[in-house]
Amino acid sequence: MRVVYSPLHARHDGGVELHRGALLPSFESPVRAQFILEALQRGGFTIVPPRDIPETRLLSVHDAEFVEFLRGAYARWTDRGRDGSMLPSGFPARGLRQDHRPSGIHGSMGYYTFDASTPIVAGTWVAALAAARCAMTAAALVTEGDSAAYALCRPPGHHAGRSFYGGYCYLNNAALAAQYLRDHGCARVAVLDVDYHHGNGTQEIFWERDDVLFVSLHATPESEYPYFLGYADERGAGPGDGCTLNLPLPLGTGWQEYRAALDVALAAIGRFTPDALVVSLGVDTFEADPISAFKLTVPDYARLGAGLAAAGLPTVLVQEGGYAVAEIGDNVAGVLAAFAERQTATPRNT
Ligand code: OKP
Ligand code: ZN
Repeated sequence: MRVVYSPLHARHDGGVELHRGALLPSFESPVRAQFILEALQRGGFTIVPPRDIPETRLLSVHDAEFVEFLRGAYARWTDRGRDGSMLPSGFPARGLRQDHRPSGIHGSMGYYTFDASTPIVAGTWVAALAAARCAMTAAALVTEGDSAAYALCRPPGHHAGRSFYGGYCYLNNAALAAQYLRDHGCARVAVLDVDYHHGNGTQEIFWERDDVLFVSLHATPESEYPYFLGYADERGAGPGDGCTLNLPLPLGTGWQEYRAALDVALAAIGRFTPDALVVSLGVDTFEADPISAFKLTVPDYARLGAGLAAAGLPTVLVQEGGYAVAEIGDNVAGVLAAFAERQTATPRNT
């Protein structure tokens, strides 16, 4: 399994976030990708750079004015004499207008994001674009015959929707990979999100689609981020009715309960009969994660990798969360090594 990686991720650095009432350096930091890369190099994986995929591909899942906002946001901030990290100051809650995008930078930020955890800094756009290209390059490798590929994306993507950012995410890397597969020979694609947090952005993007199944295992949004989506009664709408499956789990979930939910997810994916699988691979389900409350252990990540391989599908794995940086490399490498060892899918085009 090849690994797609760009050093441009490191340009997204120096942001702060509002965490439980305190302004802290972002948990989502460059050392995460550095430690993953080092573990994969030790594990003997081949590392390749992303292709120079045209920015217009972003419009396959994102709104053009939203992409324009992300591209130009920091310049608008510095034009006003500011530096450092951009965070919003207000949001359009119930009773406020959602049909009007304010022209000013503060109102625009509140319009396009849904939290105060997702700073925009000078290098955010360059890094987010590189991550999106990593995900689409991994998808390209799979459409060209690799049985699996892994995109070492940073910043992550699964909280970003068609026209909103949040949850450390700006562009939805997994959705871009899934759409790339759809546009290059895969009639049906399943997305399985195993990050600790619900992939609300991916769900929103494919909500009314019957060609992309979205299945997510995550901590209950009753107490966990993103709070306002990810409940079991969300099933999709219109043609997509029944093509969203949420499996929220209680705090304290360990491997036994996780495995049972994973089996439910894999059975649903099997019934959908997809041509390919995209995995939103967060390892913030780890017992020592500083912002999460599941209890998976280092050896459980090999079990997860074997379980994902058992789907028997050409697979694009896309990095999402994981904030216990000391173990993040071992946990990701554990998934990928077990996956590569067990995968029995016939490569496409062979
Ligand atoms: C991104 B991904 C900490 C509270 C939660 C946002 C969490 C985003 C997780 N400030 N803040 O799904 O790992
Ligand atoms: Zn997460």
